[in-house]
Amino acid sequence: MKLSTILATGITLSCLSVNALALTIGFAQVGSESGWRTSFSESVKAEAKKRGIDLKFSDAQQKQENQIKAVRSFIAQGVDAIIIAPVVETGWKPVLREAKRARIPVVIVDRNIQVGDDSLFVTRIASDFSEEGRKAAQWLMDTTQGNCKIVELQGTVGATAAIDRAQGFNDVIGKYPNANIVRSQTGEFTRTKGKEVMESILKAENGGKGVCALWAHNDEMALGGIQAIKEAGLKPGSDILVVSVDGVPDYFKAMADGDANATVELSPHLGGPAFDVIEKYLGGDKNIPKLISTTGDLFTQDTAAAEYQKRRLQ
Ligand code: GYE
Repeated sequence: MKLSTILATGITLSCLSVNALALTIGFAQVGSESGWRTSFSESVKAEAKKRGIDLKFSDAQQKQENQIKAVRSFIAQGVDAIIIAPVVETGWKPVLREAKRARIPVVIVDRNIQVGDDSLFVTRIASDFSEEGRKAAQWLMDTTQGNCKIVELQGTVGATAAIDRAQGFNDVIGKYPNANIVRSQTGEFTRTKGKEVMESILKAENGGKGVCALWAHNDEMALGGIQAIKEAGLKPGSDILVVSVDGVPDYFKAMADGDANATVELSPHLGGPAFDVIEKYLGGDKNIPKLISTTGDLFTQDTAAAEYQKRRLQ
């Protein structure tokens, strides 16, 4: 018998007994636009399998309308809980109200939502994206003595990770009069678009001469940018410094090869904390903070080879 049916009878369960019951959970994932996203999805699926959770997984291919359709399908199936990794912050209120009416708890992971009513979700589990931007910027200012002409590859327009990483980065460089961003454009968090946009930025910036650094909101776009810098006849990692966020294996390889300089690691392991919250909530414990946040360390070339060896086999 599905847990939601049992709960509807008014029987209360201890947290332990919820663990023991086979939960059915819907997970509306953004897509598979980056290595980090793929690791995140694989980690959630593995964790669900380990816990005996029946996971209904949906890949929205970076389209919010697909995510909303998936959430409506989870509601129609009567799942015990729903996890959403929202592609953008706005447009979620109607479907979250439908989940609330169906008495299905929703947990937000990764990016944020703007709904003005925090009764529509149990909690958000995410990294502090602003802190990631601050760490990346501080490394660049320390490395260049605050004297740097920067080009920026932004993430998906309207996505919390893009908004907050930009804000954190700008807060730091704003303290350095000789550091500024001269070009900024979205590369949509993908390697292909990152390369394409960086090619156009380099053309607009005298072939990249005088550009001190590339700041990318994720490693995938940075790796595309690195390719564009090479094809423009410049050396990424030295002619143009490269700093990013995520900490995917390919980027550690690029740092070990001298083509990139620094990244702030973003853990892809959000499934465990999300399932813990759901089991706690369904077990009757409603004392859950509205934000459970983490942040990662900054990694540079000096440890990249060893870190790559550790990550490439995972
Ligand atoms: O940095 C990027 C993915 O939302 C924090 O989305 C996440 C970002 C991550 O496309 O690789």
